[in-house]
Amino acid sequence: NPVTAAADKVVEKVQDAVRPGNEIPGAPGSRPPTVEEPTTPSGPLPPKPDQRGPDTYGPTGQETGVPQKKVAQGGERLTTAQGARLYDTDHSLKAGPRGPVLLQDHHLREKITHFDHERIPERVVHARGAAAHGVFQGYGAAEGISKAAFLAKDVETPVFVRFSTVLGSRGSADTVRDTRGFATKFYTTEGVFDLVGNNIPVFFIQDAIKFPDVIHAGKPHPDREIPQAQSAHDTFWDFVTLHTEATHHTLWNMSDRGIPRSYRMMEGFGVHTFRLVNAEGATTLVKFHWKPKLGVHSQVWEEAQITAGMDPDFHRRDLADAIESGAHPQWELGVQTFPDTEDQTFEGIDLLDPTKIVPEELAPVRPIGLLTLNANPSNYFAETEQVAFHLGNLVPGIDVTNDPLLQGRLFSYLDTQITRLGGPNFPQLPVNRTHAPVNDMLRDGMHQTAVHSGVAPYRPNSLDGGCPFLAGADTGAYIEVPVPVPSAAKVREAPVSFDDHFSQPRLFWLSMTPTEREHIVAAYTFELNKCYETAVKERALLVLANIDGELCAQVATGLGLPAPAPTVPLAEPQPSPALSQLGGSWPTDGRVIGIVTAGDQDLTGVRAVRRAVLDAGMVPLVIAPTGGKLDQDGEPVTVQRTFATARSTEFDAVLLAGAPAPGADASGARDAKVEDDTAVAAGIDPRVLLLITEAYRHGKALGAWADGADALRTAGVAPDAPGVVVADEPAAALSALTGLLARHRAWDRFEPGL
Ligand code: HDE
Repeated sequence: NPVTAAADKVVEKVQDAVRPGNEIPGAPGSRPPTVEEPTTPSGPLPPKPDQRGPDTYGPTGQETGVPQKKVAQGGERLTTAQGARLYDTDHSLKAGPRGPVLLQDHHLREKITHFDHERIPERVVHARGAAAHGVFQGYGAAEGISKAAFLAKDVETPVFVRFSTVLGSRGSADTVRDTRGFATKFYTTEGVFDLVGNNIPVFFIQDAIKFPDVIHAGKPHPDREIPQAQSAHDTFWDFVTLHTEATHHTLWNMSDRGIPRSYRMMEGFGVHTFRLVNAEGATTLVKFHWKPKLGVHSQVWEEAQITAGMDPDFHRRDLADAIESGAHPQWELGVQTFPDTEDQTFEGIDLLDPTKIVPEELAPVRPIGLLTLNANPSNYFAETEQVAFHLGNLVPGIDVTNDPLLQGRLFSYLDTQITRLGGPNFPQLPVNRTHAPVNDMLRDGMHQTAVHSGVAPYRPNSLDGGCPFLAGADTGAYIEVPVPVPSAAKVREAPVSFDDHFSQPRLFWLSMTPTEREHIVAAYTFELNKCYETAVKERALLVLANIDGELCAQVATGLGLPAPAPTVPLAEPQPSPALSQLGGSWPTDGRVIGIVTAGDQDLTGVRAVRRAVLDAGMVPLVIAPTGGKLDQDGEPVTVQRTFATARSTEFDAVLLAGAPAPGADASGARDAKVEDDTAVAAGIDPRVLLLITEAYRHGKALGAWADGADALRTAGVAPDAPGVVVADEPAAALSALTGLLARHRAWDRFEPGL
């Protein structure tokens, strides 16, 4: 009987698969050796920690004490989504081994159907991102101006922070020139507070109604869908030169702020003016700032472009690696405060205009708390992709203002999640769940995971005894500040002060150091030379002329076009040194030092330098001709990058190992210094020379000990050039190199020209 024969074959196959010793260890699908015959019930099902409900996990794995998961599956047996155990997941159910696949194969359909629906729409903007869990600790310094509980002294609040680029798709490169998102979800005891900011304090538009315009212009062209994640194309420049309120933000994008070195080294800004309210009901206008403990640092443009190809995940990797290695990035939250006057201006600056900043010299940033990112997400999709920020997520003590950009955002974020996350129940997703008790009357809808009980989800009711009751000011209610609304006619207009589009770009330009100005000129020249339309370039020069004549003239030269005269009188604002990111010394935590060795050099020195780099909280990466281990004396050193896989963009500084001092007893070591330059040049791998020249061009610190300096010379780098150290001993070389690194880049290398 063919049916019984086939059934016998299935049984045989199952038995075969589980027969001890009949599996290839470690192969996909291989069973643990102790596996039992799955058709024999063997007691209750094992617990499935990976399938617990969201409550047990909590959005911050740490918080609930659940360790971050390292295995994909918790149970012993593979099952269907309904829990039926499977004996085969590699073959469809067929009419005979060569026959057609049967429609009745539920496992096949379930597996493929689920796969078919694994993607959700990416964010319409900020699609590319990376995130981390952390904690925010209030300093108590804001208590006089805000009653928000999480700002009180020593209160610790779990947070989830997502960084992003704006224009690129989900798979685009990290290091493109763009604004970066900096969105923070505070899981406070009073509800979720979302601070959805950027790394640039101003925005392209003053009114939310222009958002689709600016984004359509910045996104790839709709016909060919290119270029990806770039502003260097005609439609972007067409828009921002016609719509001159975009001038300030565009200038920031063309500055070094558009190409950050790391998410850990960016400032964050709430952009809009918010209104804080204290326990007595007194209000203060504020602008929020995040100040990174590591300082604000950038890549240089060529470096950013190479990185985009060599390691498109550069920022994502940098953040995750730093957190995993214990170099937990920190930012102070600060506020600039302004009196809540009727005209909503400060020193003549309109606080409702999101294209304007208030210089820190006029209103200092007062620190009010500390953010520490200390845990990586355990699942990208569940957390980083599904997190849903919304400006309307406010807590008592923080309120909004009439900034027309902010007002439109209050609508957009809730709306976008409904498409992106497939319905109105996204607040129930683990990463979005508030840590405050929820007692709402929202019911049903797609993906409802709560099993609500009772019959009276409405108010007023008598069937639930009238419950739940409403809160008041004394019981923690969120009460909007009753700001009077001036009586006015309905108009589609902006205030007159919104017409000033150039005075603050000029303030920014005048506040830059010569090095930063050179970078800005180069960025405009690059981007505009990528445009095809001469009219767009000419219009861009008109805009630049209204910022600064020198800026305009230099870009015009690069474009091969005449520099026009300004069309508005140029303001003479007081420069704001706080806007410059150069100068000063910063912690070097998590910085990456490449240690290059030809393999036959001073391994004792390499080992010592590696240890010292680690002890200093930085990351040493040993680079050698081939992978594996270097072993001259029984204490092997692991090679982390080969000459083929190492590219300068990965390192903040490069250190070249030398040969041991003459007479040192290391097998295979060069025992005499090579005198002849040609011989040296011939002996140095061209990839090492590329590493050196690129690092040099990008302003990075370079160091060498002993005859490691030969490689520098061969690459054409003078040992006494700015930002280059040569020492006899490894320890001295490293110490000088670290000093250089603290200043981020050796900008003096390029003075006075480009
Ligand atoms: Fe956003 N923005 N935005 N934006 N935005 C979104 O919300 C929007 C604006 C910002 O990591 C979207 O969930 C409008 C300013 C960040 O998940 C969307 C306007 C600032 C993120 C949206 C603005 C931001 C977003 C897309 C003009 C800095 C990423 C997906 C009124 C203060 C958050 C989503 C994350 C994301 C709308 C302007 C920051 C479509 C309509 C100004 C950091 O709702």
